[in-house]
Amino acid sequence: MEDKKKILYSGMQATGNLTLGNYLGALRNWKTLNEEYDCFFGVMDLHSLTVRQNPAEFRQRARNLFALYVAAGLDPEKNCIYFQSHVSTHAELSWILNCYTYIGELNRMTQFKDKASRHSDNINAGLYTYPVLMAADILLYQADVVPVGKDQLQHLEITRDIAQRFNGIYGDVFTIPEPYTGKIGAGVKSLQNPEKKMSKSDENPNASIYLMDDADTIRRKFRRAVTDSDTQVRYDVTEKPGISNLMDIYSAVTGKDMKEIEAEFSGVGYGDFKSAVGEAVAGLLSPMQERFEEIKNDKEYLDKVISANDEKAFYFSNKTLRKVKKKVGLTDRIR
Ligand code: ATP
Ligand code: LTN
Repeated sequence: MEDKKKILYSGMQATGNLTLGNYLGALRNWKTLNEEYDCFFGVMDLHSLTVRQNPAEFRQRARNLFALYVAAGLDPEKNCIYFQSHVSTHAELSWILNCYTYIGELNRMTQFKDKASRHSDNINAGLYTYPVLMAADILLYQADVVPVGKDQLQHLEITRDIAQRFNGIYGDVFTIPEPYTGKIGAGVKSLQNPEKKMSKSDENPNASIYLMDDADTIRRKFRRAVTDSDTQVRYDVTEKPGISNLMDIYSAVTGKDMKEIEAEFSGVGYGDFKSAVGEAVAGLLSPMQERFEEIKNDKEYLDKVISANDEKAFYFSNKTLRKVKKKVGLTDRIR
């Protein structure tokens, strides 16, 4: 990475099945920004441990997530795609940054409050310090930009605060990252309750389009999407949140704006509109699904790129970690 491109960093947890929300809110933006930046994408498996996992399933899911990044069009020979747990610098910097993060700041995190209430039997310290590990991920690579959905903006804010605090004490060690949310970063909503975001941990499978759903399932879920009792396809988030969510999705997939969509479906009713959204989304996902099927079983190829990228991620991140250790006054190892 000799040229002077800026650095992009992002990642997803290897929990649950990815949804259309993850794709339109994050993964697709990664692909769009891919050429412009030097990119690092993590499979955030250490973060996934904050919620109890079945070890065998978890291992497979993490590998599948890696393959899905590749299937989504991120070339692992041009982008550094790697497993967070393979690169020891993350856990190390995370510990150091814990000592520069205030409990008061962590107490304000809405994702912690939300997850603690949903997993009240397992409110572990990892769930609490989750944002510090995320700050370490980002700051280790001196990232300029971090594309995420809107629900992650608070974590980006705390990352910036920690970095600024550290730089204030020790000089310019970390680049201060900017968030990037893209057009639909505001959020794809649940198909069953358009007041809620579409989420991979929703218990109702009809609420989410999973990236691996087949075309028939996708069509059916859109046909059953909750809308209002009116018949007019019109964009109005307050009065017509269900239809507006479908319009957001249709617009994100086809590139048409709301006026064009209203004109296209004027006088035809919701049934035809829902079918068109289903068709568009099925068409969007099918090439990625095919590629995923090919890649996920190519063990030799995956092992090769995983190992090369782990090395690369360690090399880059360790430069920052070494600097941090020096700045805070930790002694050097004697070799
Ligand atoms: P969980 O339900 O387990 O909290 P999630 O579906 O919210 O998971 P994450 O792993 O937290 O998914 O998110 C991965 C990325 O996808 C993040 O950048 C997040 O902001 C984005 N994202 C998730 N859901 C949506 C959504 N409905 N709309 C837009 N972006 C989303
Ligand atoms: N918390 C993020 C996943 C994540 C991440 C990151 C995203 C962990 N570390 C660093 C961007 C940059 C989420 O999407 N739930």
